[in-house]
Amino acid sequence: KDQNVLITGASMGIGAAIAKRLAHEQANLILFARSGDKLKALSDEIHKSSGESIKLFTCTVDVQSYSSIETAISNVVKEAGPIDVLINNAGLALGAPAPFPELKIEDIITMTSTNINGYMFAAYAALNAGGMRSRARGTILNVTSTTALEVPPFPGEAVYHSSKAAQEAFTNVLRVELKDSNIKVLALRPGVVATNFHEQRVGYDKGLYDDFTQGFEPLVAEDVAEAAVIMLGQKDRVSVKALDVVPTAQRSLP
Ligand code: NJP
Repeated sequence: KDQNVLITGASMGIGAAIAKRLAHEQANLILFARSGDKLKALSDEIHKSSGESIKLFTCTVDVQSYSSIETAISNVVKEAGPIDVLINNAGLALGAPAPFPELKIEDIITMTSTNINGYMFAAYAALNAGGMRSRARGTILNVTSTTALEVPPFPGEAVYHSSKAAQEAFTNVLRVELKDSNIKVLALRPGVVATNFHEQRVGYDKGLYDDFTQGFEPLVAEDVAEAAVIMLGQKDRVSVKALDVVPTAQRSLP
């Protein structure tokens, strides 16, 4: 309640579901994504259901650009005060499962610069311009993936899975670096979730998705939002450091 929560990748899917769920908890929301029109529609929807009681900022930001993240955060902080919670969630996988040498170089760059740089840039800006470091308090919740831990590795996903493993490593190092502050650094790892994530993949192969999800029902974004609320709802002295939220019957998980 009354906390300033910044969510990247909030225009749809898991980020939008977390935004709606946290609005219900009376959090103030700062929503980042590239699609301004989708953010506007979401903010209208949230205002309709939550009234005008919460502060809501929408910022058209591509997380691949550090300067646009920092400018947006600095502007919001002037109006709403420091950032209490950052939810790093903006992410994508491009080029449906394919052998590594067949991926397009521009897709490799977009995936790594969004999933790796984007998480680091937003954390850096939240810690500095967002005021977490000077106040020695706050929470950084990184939406990573069970795929980061997958054993044996899933072929055809070299770049996406590596980017998720990098997010896990970043989470762990940052948590240790910040251990003398009251800043929590957490990892939320979803299994398969039915969102646009799967459809937007270049060369999306529906047959492959159906085969992969055979025998279980994927999560919906609201299931992941519920898990985020559990992680964020703990007392200051309690960190749920990492949480896997997966379809009960999903195969190929560690
Ligand atoms: O995906 P989707 P999810 N700058 O496609 C935004 C992880 N995950 O909700 O910019 C700023 O519905 C994009 O907005 P827009 C996954 O790796 C998922 O499923 O307007 N924003 C949209 O709001 C990711 O980290 C599954 O196009 C950028 C959002 O990101 C997170 O969950 C399984 C951006 C993506 O919404 C959310 O994915 C798993 C940029 N450069 C982990 N690029 C799963 N769905 O099965 C994208 O283990 N966005």
